[in-house]
Order: sequence, then structure tokens, then C-alpha cells
Amino acid sequence: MRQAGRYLPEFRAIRVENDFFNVCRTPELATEVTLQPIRRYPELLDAAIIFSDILVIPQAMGMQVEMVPGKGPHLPEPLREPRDLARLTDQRKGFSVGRELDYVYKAITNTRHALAGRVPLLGFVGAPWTLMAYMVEGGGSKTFAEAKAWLFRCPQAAHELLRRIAAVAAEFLVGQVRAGAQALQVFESWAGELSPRDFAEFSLPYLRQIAAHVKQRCPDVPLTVFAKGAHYALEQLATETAFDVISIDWTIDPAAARIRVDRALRSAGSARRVVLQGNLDPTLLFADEDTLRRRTAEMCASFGATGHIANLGHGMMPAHDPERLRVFLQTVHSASRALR
Ligand code: 1CP
Repeated sequence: MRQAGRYLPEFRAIRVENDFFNVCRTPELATEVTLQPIRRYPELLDAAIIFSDILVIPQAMGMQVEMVPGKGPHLPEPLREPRDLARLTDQRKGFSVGRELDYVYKAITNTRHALAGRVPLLGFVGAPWTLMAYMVEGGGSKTFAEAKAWLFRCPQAAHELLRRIAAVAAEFLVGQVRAGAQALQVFESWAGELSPRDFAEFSLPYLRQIAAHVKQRCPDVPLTVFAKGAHYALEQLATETAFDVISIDWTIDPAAARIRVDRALRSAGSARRVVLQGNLDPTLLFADEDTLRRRTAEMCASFGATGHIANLGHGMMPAHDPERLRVFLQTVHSASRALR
């Protein structure tokens, strides 16, 4: 449930007093907000995700990132041309992912202890293309014109940047496992801005690089990829990367996704098992309870009984009613009992 805290009054109360990144950097606060949904929905949530943000990587690489209340991330000095890459600190002598992001590791370890085995703890990173988009745009964007123009105008510099982000992200994921994360997720939130051809050139190789690095060092840690909007790449994600779980958004029918993934694995002669995750349209939480129950049960049935991780196709929205989330969670449990 990405950016989940925003719909909870208990999260907002903490944010009134604390800057966003201050919460990330203070293990006690990060643990507290990670636990809030677990406390509010005991027995209903099957995992917690560490409180942090995908933009801690650009920060670690030397960029300033502010979280503007009500607006989202703002990077006041974006990368505008290839020579700006020299401002990034990841290739300077003495740079260490562990030192820069140690506060995330501390938050993870602290949260693992506080969870005391109730549910597993997920770590995460943003994927290279999505992070590059923020680093070049200076924040969120409707068109990603600046970032995409960079891909097409200076592909070599783009590849250098993507490769460097991927190296930091992969090392950061391994560090999160050492700190106590029990499963990992990679968010390629703006994959859908790319054409299939450009996804294959500018996103997929770096997702592959990250998955290979992590799987080599932590083979038993489940690894999930969420390439939002990139259902055209389902087959490639299943057969050409080492991700265990593919998360899909609500623009693809779960049953169709299952068939495509299984068919791709079969024709590649692969014995790999790929789990699907997703994919209810989060705005269904604004529907009346009966509609929400019906549509959630339909979603579970569409994934089938083959091992499915239920979540929302994107994440929680600030205007969501926490009680509607409870209805969603209860319905997932009853629907999956019925499927079994
Ligand atoms: O729910 C949680 O608290 C878990 C921690 C978490 C995660 C996994 C946060 C906290 N953010 C994220 C991921 C994240 N951050 C993504 C991937 C989302 C996905 O694809 O599902 C993205 C794109 C971001 C960047 C970001 N951070 C945005 C999006 C802005 C845009 O460009 O549209 C925003 C609004 C944030 C702020 C943020 N991150 C997290 C929270 C709780 C918040 C709200 C901050 C606040 O106002 O207090």
C-alpha cells in the first residue's frame, strides 16, 4: 500500500509535527508509522512495508529532495543536461550506499524487532527509469517530456545514469535484507510512460540488472517488480528477469495476465514459478460497500487459486476512508478462503 500512511489520521498527526524525510531518518518514527496500519487492521494485513520513499536514492546520490505537503516531491536542482551527472556523488571517492542510507537500515532493523514476527517486513526501491524521471523533471510530471527528451537526445548519458542508479538500488536492496527485510519490491511507477520499444531499451535491462544482483546474493528473498502501465512487457518480465512476483495494475484482466505469463514460461521452457500481485483499481474504495465487496471478490476469482498476492493496483489515496480499506481486506480474506 504505497504512500499508505496518507489516509490514516494517526499518520497525519505525526506529519503535523515532523517533516517527511525526518520521519524516514528517525528509526523510532519510521517504525511507528510502519506499524500504524498493522495495529489498525490486526489479522487482516499479511505484510508491512517499511516507511521510506523511492526518492531516498537520488538524495543518497547527492540531490536535494523536499516533500512539499499536498504536492509531493520537489527536487530544486534537477539534472538538465549530461554534464550535470558530474554533480552526482555516487562515483566520488569514499561514496558508500551503506553510509548514505544507513538510516533506512536502522529503521528496518528497529521495525523488525517491533513487529516481533507478527507479519513479514518488506523493503523497496524505486527503479532506475522512474528515479531518473524525478531527477530530470525535478518532481512529478504529467508528460515526463524533459526526462523522455533526454532519453532520445542523449541516450548514452541516459544509459550511464540508469546504470549508476541501478547499481545503487541493487546494493541498497541487499543492505535492506541484511538489515532485516524479508521480501523486496521494485517500483517502476512510470513504466507506462514508455513505449514497449523504449521500455525494452531504458527500463528492462536495469530491472534485470537489479534482480540478477539481488538474487545472486539473497536467492531466498522474494523479489517483486511493479512496472505500472507496462502490461505489454509481462512476458519479458516473466522470462527475461529473475523477479519472483509480478505486480500488475488494474488495466489488465488478472486471468489474462495469468494465461500470458504461464504461456510465456512454457514456451521459454522455464520451470520458474511466477506469482502475480494486484490489482484492484484504488478508486473502487470510493464505491459503496456492496460494489467494493463484489468487485474485490471478482478480482480474487479472476486471479484464481494459483497463489496470488492481493493489493491495490497502485496504492492508497489521501481521501480514502480507512473503513473502506477494512472492507477490502475482509473481502480478500473471505474470497480467498472460498477459492481454497
Ligand atoms: O505506504 C507507505 O508509507 C510505504 C512507504 C512508501 C512507498 C513504498 C512511501 C511513503 N512511498 C512509497 C513509494 C513511492 N513514492 C512511489 C511508488 C508508488 C507506486 O508505484 O506504487 C512513488 C512514485 C513515490 C514518489 C512519491 N512520494 C509521491 C508521488 C508523487 C508523484 O509524482 O505523483 C508522493 C506523493 C510521495 C510522498 C509520500 N511517500 C510516502 C508517503 C506516506 C508519502 C506522503 C507524504 C506526506 O505527505 O506525508
